[in-house]
Amino acid sequence: MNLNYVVEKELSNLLTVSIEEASNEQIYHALLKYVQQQTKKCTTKAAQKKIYYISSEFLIGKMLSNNLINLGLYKAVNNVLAAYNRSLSAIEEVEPEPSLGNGGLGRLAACFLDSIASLDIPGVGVSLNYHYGLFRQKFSNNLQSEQPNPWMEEQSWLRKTDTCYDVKFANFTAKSRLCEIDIVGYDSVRVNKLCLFDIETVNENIVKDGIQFDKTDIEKNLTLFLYPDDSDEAGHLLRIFQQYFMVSNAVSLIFDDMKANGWDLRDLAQHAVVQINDTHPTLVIPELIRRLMENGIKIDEAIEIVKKVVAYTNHTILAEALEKWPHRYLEKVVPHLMDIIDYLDRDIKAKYPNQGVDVIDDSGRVHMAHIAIHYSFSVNGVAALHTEILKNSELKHFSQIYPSRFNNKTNGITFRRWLLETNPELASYLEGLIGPEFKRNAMHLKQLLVHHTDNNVLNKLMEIKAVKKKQFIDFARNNFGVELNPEAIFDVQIKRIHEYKRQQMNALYIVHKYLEVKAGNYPKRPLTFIFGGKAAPAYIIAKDIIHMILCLQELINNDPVVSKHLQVLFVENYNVTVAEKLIPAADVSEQISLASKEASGTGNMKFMLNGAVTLGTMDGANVEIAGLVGPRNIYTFGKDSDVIIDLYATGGYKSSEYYNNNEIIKRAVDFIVSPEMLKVGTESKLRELHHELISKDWFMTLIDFVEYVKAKDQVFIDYEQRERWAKMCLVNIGSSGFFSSDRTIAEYDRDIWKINQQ
Ligand code: 26Q
Repeated sequence: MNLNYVVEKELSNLLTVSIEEASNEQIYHALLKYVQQQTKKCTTKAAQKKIYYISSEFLIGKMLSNNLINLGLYKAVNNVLAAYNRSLSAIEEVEPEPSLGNGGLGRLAACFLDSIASLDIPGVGVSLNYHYGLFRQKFSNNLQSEQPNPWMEEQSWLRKTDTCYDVKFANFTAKSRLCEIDIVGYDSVRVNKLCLFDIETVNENIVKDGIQFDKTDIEKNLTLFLYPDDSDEAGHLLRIFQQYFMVSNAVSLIFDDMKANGWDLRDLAQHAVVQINDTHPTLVIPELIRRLMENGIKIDEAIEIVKKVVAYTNHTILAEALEKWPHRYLEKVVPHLMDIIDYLDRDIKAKYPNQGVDVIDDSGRVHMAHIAIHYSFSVNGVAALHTEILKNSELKHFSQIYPSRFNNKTNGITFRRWLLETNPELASYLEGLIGPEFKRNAMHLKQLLVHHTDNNVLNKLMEIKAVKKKQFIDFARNNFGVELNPEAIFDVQIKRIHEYKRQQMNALYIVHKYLEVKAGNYPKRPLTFIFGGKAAPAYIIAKDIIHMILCLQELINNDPVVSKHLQVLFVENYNVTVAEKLIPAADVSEQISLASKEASGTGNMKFMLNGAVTLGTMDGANVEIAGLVGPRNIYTFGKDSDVIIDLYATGGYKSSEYYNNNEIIKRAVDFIVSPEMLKVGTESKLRELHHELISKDWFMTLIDFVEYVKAKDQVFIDYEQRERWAKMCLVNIGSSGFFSSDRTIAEYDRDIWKINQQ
């Protein structure tokens, strides 16, 4: 039977009114039910061995389209809706976005779930059911404020189960409840689960005044928020409560699986791999040891078992992001783990005299990364350069002790979401041109490269880009009330706001351009600078950077002359949904982190796949992008990571020297506190940022500024050679297959998990 016909019939059955008359809400809920029914029909083979991917974040984004694609229903649903003059994108607006992550690490976990299921690997994701995801960002007076961001609804992808566990804390025992979200693999090959644990006693009513709540009332707040502010002790303790709650439930889940299959816990490593996404789930190590001991296994044997089960992924070399919990904090939350942690500490001190690898340091802080490295069988970085830096500098002592434990797994993204869903126009054009195989095997995108001199193909790619820009322009008009220029070059930087990512350097370029325009030097073509990203609520400098950009936006967009040449848009509340609309519309992908600091980046891959050209430093996965596309198809600039690492080691960077010795730098930096800016901004904040840049500038904004200006000017000049530019886009798309998370997951399985490869 024709699929369109089936879908139409099923949808009509699920609706109480006709498709024409139904509201978007009604259609959304009917589709939700339909997908759930279809998912139930998928059969999934029983597993001998499973991957338990534990992560404090799963930034899954909206699920409807992704599920329709993976079930093979996307086109049919689109067709049926179109026949009634309805659009899937309008219906999707109804779906709330679960923002259960901060950024890269959480989105990576979500892409991995898709690929694990799509490669038919038995696996579950384990995390917490945060009632409020990452805060909703609001702008007023050119400042960020934070609002709660609810996402749970009566009818949704989330299903409460009857599975409950006890979780032991110092002064009470929490009752957890398992909630599940189905993860359908592409072509319905298998359905895995995302397991989100909640606490029965959680109470949303304790939230008041933005995102404030009583941090000490654990029974009510444990699963309320993703990463509550941890600027004080109560915040730190709550985070430890969350982490232990997550991993204790994970162990219960694993042990339940073992029991249900009648397997002996001594054989755990034959049936389970626990991949921990950064150090946040590290307490799973002492918890597993404790629970094995409860089951009659002696501590040394338990340790040996755990070492064969746990694998650790590192996502950062930033010292401030490496978790070190004071021993006394852990004592307050999980006293029953302390004997084990102390035992591990003695074990390591006896084996290795080097203090740099201690579990507990001189100041009584427990180093979570050190536990994760000593007591796992695999430690991986997330891009080639990052892994080399871990091995050769950051974790050098460890890689000397355990050379074979270290390995690289370059990150990836799921092409189902980031191509098929976000850019159906490009996907279907590619399908017509090179056949459908790339949808299964992304390396087939390479076949696009043979068309690099075909003007029809190049023109078509540019046409699709123009369509996606137009769609974004409509979105921006409806949501932010701005009218973007379709003729302009869209230069986009979207990611968390952090000094090392250097949004401030981009902002200084805009200042530079503004001053040029004021002096009568106009760019060949209008330039639109688009930003998106949230600053952690307690991260003052990041908030100051947002403030600076919002001030520039007000100043530039309201200037009748300058706004003809330059536009600035900082999209409010950047999230996965916004990314999906913005990435396909971008011409230039800004990946300008200070070399060595961005472990990988994954946005860079999404832009490349959608035919944007990278302007970036040789950092993270940019290095691999450059290798794949070749120097003619990427713009790189700035100091290399070894130079930067050296400068940190010697304290050799002085921002004031750059400021005082270069007129262009001085002029741009000083503009932050110019009368024009002070008129639209808050003086204290602008002065704070100005002072920070010239007196400290820990992430070396000024070191690369001059080269950045040069490279970026060149990008805009080259954009005018339309054929050459189109060819760059083509090469980027055609070379992006390597960054499919299917490849990444296949490598995890081949080298670490050994589940389908046994
Ligand atoms: C640390 C200590 C205490 C509390 C919180 C944290 C914390 C929270 C979130 C530390 C790190 C994160 C998130 C990190 C993250 O998103 N890292 C990004 O991971 C991506 C996937 O590997 C990489 O592509 C990015 O380069 C990396 O920045």
